[in-house]
Amino acid sequence: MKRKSIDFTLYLVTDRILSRGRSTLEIIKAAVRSGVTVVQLREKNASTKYFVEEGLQIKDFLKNRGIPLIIDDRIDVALAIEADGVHLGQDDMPLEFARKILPDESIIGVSVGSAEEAIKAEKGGADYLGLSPVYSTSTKTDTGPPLGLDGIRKIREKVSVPLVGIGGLNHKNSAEVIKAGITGIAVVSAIVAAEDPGKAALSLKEIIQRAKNET
Ligand code: TZP
Ligand code: MG
Repeated sequence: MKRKSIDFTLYLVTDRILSRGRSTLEIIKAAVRSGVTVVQLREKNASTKYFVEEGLQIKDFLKNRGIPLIIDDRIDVALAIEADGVHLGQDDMPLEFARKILPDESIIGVSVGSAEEAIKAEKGGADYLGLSPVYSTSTKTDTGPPLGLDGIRKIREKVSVPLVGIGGLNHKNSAEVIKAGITGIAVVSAIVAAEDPGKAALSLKEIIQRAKNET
């Protein structure tokens, strides 16, 4: 089964705690209307019931807009709401087992922090890799050392799947990360915690597009 190809240009990862009291759906609506191309629903502390109900509402909003909905970690939630895919960390369900459980057309992304992990995930059939973290970030502190631009270049040389960079990315540094060979930019706080998430997404998208055109 051929999986649909995805535009990874600007990948939004949600975070309820950083949303300044705004709902995740509200943030997603503003960000998608301003050019976000992929949404990952990430709920670290919600009940399963909340996760499923919120996921359904988000799926309903995204479904006619051609924006894929990826669920962080929780394969059960992705299956329940028929999301487009899942994103797996190194300590989550191993890729080969996730592939067995999910429908063939599901997109599976894997977080990697080294060239070795990237090669393994590509060989295992990951649809994209999350290079994590590119820079250190207070949003997630249980990470390996930051890859930086050199780390990105090393991984880019070794694999050909799409690469999404995450960790400390924002309006100031996204262009250099794209020029180092990343396919798309994933952000939490640069959009979720912005005073105006729509405006933040719009200007970030312009910066990324410009960098891609110059690459
Ligand atoms: N995975 C690696 S870093 C990170 C995740 C979910 C958080 C990125 O957050 P921010 O605010 O974009 O630095
Ligand atoms: Mg995880």
